Amino acid sequence: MPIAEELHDLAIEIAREAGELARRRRTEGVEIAATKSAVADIVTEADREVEALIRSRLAERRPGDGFLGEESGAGGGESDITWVVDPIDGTVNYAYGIPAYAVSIAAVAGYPRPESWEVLAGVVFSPANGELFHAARGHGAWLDSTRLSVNDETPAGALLATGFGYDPATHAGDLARIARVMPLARDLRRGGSAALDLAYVAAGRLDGYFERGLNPWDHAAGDLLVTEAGGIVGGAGPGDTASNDLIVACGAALYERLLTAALNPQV
Ligand code: LIP
Repeated sequence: MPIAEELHDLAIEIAREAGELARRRRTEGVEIAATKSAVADIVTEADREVEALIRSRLAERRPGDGFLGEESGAGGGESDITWVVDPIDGTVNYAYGIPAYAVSIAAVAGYPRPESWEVLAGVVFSPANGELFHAARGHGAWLDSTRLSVNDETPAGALLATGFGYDPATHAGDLARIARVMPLARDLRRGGSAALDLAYVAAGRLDGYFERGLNPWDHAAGDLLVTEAGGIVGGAGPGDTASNDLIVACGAALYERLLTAALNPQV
């Protein structure tokens, strides 16, 4: 079996188990374990427990691979593969009981940074509604067994999603970016999970997504979903790659206009 398909199948198996643990812990009640970059940047006990489960399963099944997780950081491996994991993306939604959170698991080849990695497999699992978005490089993007394709026609304007950083000091810049992008939009959505926003772009539920301040684990799996669904992912990184400064994801017809508006502070 080709490596991308092998990694894809393993990611699905582990995402389902991890997602069920997250869903069960949510029903039992969620405890905030700590705050990180800002008071609003919380981590729950479930985030830590779910990531530990994912890391343990991967170590059992692929002991030579590297790991980069939101909660437990990086661990090197001998292979060229690194697993880039957000155990519960949409943590604030999860803590508030809003059923819009996802387990995001990606397997990448090369150095695990968006400007240098090649995402081979990606899974975004939404435990609250049981939807599993998945892709193996070169084999399309799927929602369960339905093939996905991005929207490329936006005659009434684009339905766009975005997000805000945890640090209130970044909100003025985020709002200014939205003001620059709005002429392209029919409306805006703020779902609270980058992984689900990217999965929805791949599924045609959104026409595009842009955000500043994401970490690699927020978007690694979603990036592959969008590109395997025929879309483009880029941003403010080297060679217009996605970065912490900006990610943009949409169909080809919208991409240059959305990137320019989202990126250019002068517009
Ligand atoms: C979240 C992203 C969301 C963003 C939040 C946060 P987390 O990730 O999914 O799009 O707006 O600021 O980064 O913290 O829930 O893993």
